[in-house]
Amino acid sequence: MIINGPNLNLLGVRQPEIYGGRTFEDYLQELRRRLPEVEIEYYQSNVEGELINKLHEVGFGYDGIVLNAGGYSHTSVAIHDAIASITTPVVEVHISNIYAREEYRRHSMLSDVCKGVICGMGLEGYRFAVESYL
Ligand code: CA2
Repeated sequence: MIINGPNLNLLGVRQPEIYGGRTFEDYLQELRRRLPEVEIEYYQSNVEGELINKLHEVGFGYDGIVLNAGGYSHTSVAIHDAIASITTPVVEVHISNIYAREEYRRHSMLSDVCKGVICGMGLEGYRFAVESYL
């Protein structure tokens, strides 16, 4: 299960110099083509509680969750607690290198309860995360 958080629905539309010029749906098509043996589901929400509901919904039965919680990664105790409370492992992904950006992006509230973290590898970071479950 790939879960994207706030503003990631704008990928390919705004700020291509930071996040690239491709929509996530376009990348997802390629990902599914490249990994035909993996059943990849996708969910995006701009709403913190909806992300938490989705983590609860899939967090006890799926093989893995790949989560880019967007800006909530830096602020959300509630998403941290949701990840800590489920049994499916979560890999945290960031498209950009959060450590090379503003100070407020250099800490994630989520990393300590995740299986691993991938950042700064562009959209390909999602593939690396999915492949980590194979
Ligand atoms: O690098 C990442 O993947 C981030 O999680 C993206 C978040 C940002 O708040 C994190 O610090 C790092 C923001 C996503 C915003 O995405 C946009 C995409 C296109 C246009 C505008 C925003």
